Amino acid sequence: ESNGKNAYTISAKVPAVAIPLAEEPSEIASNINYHAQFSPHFSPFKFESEQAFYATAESVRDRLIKQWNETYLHFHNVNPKQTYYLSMEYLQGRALTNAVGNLNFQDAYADALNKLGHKFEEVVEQEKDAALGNGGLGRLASCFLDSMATLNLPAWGYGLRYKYGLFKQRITREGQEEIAEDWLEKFSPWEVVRHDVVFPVRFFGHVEVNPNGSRKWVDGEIVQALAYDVPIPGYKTKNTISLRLWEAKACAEDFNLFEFNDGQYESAAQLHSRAQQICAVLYPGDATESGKLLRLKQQFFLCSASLQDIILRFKERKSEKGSWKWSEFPSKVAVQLNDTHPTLAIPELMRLLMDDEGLGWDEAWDVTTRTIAYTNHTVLPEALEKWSQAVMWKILPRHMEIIEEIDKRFIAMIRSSQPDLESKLSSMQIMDNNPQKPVVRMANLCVVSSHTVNGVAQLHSDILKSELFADYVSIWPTKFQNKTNGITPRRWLRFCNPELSKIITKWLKTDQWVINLDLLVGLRQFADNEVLQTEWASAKMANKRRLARYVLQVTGVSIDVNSLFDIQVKRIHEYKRQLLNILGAIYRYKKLKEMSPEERKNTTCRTIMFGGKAFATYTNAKRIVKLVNDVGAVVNNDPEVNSYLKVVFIPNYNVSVAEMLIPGSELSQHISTAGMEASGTSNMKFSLNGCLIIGTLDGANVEIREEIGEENFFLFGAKADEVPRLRKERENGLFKPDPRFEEAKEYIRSGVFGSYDYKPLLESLEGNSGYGRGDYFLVGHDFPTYMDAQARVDEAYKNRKKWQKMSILSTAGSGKFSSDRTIAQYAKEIWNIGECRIP
Ligand code: B1N
Repeated sequence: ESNGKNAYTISAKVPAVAIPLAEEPSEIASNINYHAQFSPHFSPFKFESEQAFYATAESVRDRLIKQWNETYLHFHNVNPKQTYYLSMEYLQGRALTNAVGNLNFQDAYADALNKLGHKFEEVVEQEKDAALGNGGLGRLASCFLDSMATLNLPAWGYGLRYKYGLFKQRITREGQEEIAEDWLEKFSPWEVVRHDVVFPVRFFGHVEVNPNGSRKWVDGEIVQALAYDVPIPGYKTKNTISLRLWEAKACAEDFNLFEFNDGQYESAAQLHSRAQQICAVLYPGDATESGKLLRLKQQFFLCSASLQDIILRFKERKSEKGSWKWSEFPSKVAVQLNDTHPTLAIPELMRLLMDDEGLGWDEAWDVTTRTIAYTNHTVLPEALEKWSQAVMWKILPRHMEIIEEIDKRFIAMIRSSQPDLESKLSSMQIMDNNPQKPVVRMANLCVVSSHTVNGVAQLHSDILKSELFADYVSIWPTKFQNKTNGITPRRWLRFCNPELSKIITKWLKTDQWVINLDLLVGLRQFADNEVLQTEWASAKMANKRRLARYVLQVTGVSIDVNSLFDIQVKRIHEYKRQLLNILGAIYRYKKLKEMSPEERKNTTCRTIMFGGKAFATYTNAKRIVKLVNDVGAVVNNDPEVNSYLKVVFIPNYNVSVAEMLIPGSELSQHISTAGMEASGTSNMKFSLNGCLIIGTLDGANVEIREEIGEENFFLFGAKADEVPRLRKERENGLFKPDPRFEEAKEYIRSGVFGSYDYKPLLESLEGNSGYGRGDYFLVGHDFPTYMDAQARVDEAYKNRKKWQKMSILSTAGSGKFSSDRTIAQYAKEIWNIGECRIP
């Protein structure tokens, strides 16, 4: 009853209207009120922010449903070639601001909520992030869906409806603690269940050979895949596409009534609980191996359900138009594999075509290879998926027959056409038949079976061609492409940074940059303009204040909004080198301590912020989290220097935290060992929001620096092609560490930051530890140039006019990194699909 805002008091003033037609705030308010009363999820006496969120989201969803159905019907009638994006991860974040913004109803919904006694900004905060992904790979998939919808492309996403998405991170005295997060705890207002879309997915069983020689996979266990659709609205277009998430369900008959009546309750429901397990949790690894049996089942579940759905739709649309042939399938369907996680789509499509549809091998192979394309997202050896052959024979016996046959034919093809590759065959073939541990190499299966393979930034794609997949290039010289990643300018500028967006629109005299990000170059001519610089600085200050309030709220640390906001947020991984950052902070702290009060006055005040989750079993990553927090506890409470330096760990970094943090940052760190970060996408988000980058020549940093100008990028560190030699030198004891590096490590050893056992972490920087080779990530090698680059940052920040100019040029040069550009390239150069806009 607080605020007098209960559903009854509202209904007295505001009528309830079920169909959202007009754009009038009063009619919208009536529609929100309708949802509060007639699709209630709470007792009727409350209408606080939480209830207002659900009712508002449902009102918005109903608007979307109309154009969503129209989009589906339009695609059905036109029957264009359609892309299906298969991904084990989507990192959607919140949907309300995005949906209302795409519909261009921000003001109307804000006014409507005011009429109901609420503030839009407070209501949107009630939404839980949909965190069905770990990091960059999942967020990329979500940005891609946004661009596909906005570009009016006939395209859909397929994924899994995990009950527990990414864990919630809590920071305790021990460091990181993981807590399960049930994003569906109450319910999601955005999903629509399709009770009519159900497919059986088989596991285990065996292969039956028919008298005519054809083969069939039979028996085993059947789990039902039930579709849940999430609407993905495009920006200022009616086109609204689908993200279809599969949920696993057992059949009713699988419940064993006899056992139940006999009192054996658990075994009676065994099949039910086994089915439920499939979509229970997202594997929380990012570029780390998670070779679990259940993960394999999840992967197959996604592939099988999605392909059955795709084939059914193809047949429906085709048979309406008369006779058709399977050879037309690739001119109607493109399937994109988001890394190797959905590789089983390859043998599953072969199986469906041969065993269910009666195609011969050659015909099925032709259809499959013309349909499927594969994106590689990492060259880290531990992230390249390899599945035990024995496990796969057990779960997927028919698929293993097909994979063996693909491998056999590939080998025969090489032997007859490229005998010079004989010595490379054992590493190129799909089956690794090492008797110690026979495995299937999923990346090899993808390369052999896809028509196109792409990397996610130019440097990464070059490395794929020259190293990881080098041997295949001579067989298929045109198979390999680059598609530099991108980010959606809607979520990552227009909606997360309205202050800056307003300024950009004013100076460019158009808001078309939201769908044509290249227009941002128009800001270059004003980079020296003092009026723009002042406006630019004040937008940044407003965002810094908002961020400072948040930091105080979640960490209790109060930070100085006049200090340089220096941020590194991403999954914690040794190759991303948060350790380099914190060692730099430690050195800075030590020097501040040694300075006289007079000297200190000349230093640039900094707030160094970290955020990111560590894979629960990745011990060194967790030690890094602990170290950052320990350093923060000492530095922030040191009255002598804490007005010059603060070190903060922001807990539970996720999409909505990023949306607040990125607009308020001034410097961000993208400092991976060169050659190891395939692309990175947060670097693009920071740059787009006028944040300067300190970074290595790695991933998309290379292209960002090219676009914004090298004078606006704080570069340091070894280059990718020097890394192998430097590692050798390090191994052979030829490395001479910089005294500053030794000093920083010694400071930790001396116990200044507490008594936690940092020895393993420090050892990973020395002798034979970590990956078995000392300082594999070259923290020691890059430390001196890193510190020099940081000194250049300090100097640059003293000249605020110059800093603002660099900031403006960062935004101005970020146009290339729109995911609209990336997706337009995929559409043209890989998928061969075109626009299909609702008239
Ligand atoms: O994919 C992103 C890139 O921007 C990043 O540089 C890259 O690290 C990231 C196994 C991965 N690569 N591989 C993964 C995720 C989950 C998993 O279970 C590997 N993530 C990336 C988008 O291209």
